[in-house]
Amino acid sequence: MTCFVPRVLHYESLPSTNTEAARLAIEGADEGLAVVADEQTAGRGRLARKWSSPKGAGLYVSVLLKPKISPDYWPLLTFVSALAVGDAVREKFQLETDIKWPNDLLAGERKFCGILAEVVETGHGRAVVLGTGVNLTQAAVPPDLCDVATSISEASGQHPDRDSLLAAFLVRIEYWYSILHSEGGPDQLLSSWMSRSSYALGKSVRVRDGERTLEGVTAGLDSRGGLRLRKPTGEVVILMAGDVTNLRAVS
Ligand code: BT5
Repeated sequence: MTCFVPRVLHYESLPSTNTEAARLAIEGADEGLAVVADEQTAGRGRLARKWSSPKGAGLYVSVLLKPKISPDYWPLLTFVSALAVGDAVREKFQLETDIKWPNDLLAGERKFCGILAEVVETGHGRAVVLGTGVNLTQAAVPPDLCDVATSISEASGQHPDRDSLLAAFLVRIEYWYSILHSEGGPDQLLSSWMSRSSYALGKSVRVRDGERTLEGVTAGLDSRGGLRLRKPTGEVVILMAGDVTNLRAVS
């Protein structure tokens, strides 16, 4: 089943591709619109954090989606992008990557991609803008984050071409989005995600979620994509948001 045909709108510079895609959604744009910019002057992550987006150094793209699945499963849209980036990077650069819950892709333990899914009220129903930032070259990596962030060029030793990565990414977004809408799709998506994430099971982590900080061992995902964390007491809590640190890497 094909859910949508991607249509790319390209800009030289935008404050944020997510903001532009949301604006176009409110104007009535169709599902599958992909807003791409050569640079973002106000690229953002979760909780209004900054996403470094210098000109020509990264892929900055936002895809407009109008999911027909229960909103319970909308958190899985972030996983749709994570799987699509992983596929595209493997296909184009033979690079194996890891996924860190909920929204990071890593190469050699360092982040090269972040995903930001935002819900938009459009006047003709709710839509989701699925924003993805991929560091192509080291110029995208903020100097103070060199130890924790990387780029495709550094991780693969290749010179990535943005538009061929974008084309591969959009094919895979459509694929995983179709899976999500198929019978048993959410479970299939979750198990694919789990098989590609070293963080899914048995990882000692610290999770910061607002005011609270928890430590424990990961114990898989729940049906809505929440992280199951087994605390030292044995109690399992389910987290729907947070920042995860690998405790083995810091100690
Ligand atoms: C994210 O947030 O990782 C989501 C990033 C989404 C960016 C895309 S680009 C296209 C679309 N348009 C937008 O405006 N946004 C989306 P979060 O997990 O909150 O991580 C943000 C943190 O990552 C920052 O606070 C920095 O520590 C770090 N960071 C910033 N820029 C980075 C970069 N280029 N590479 C790696 N880490 C970065």
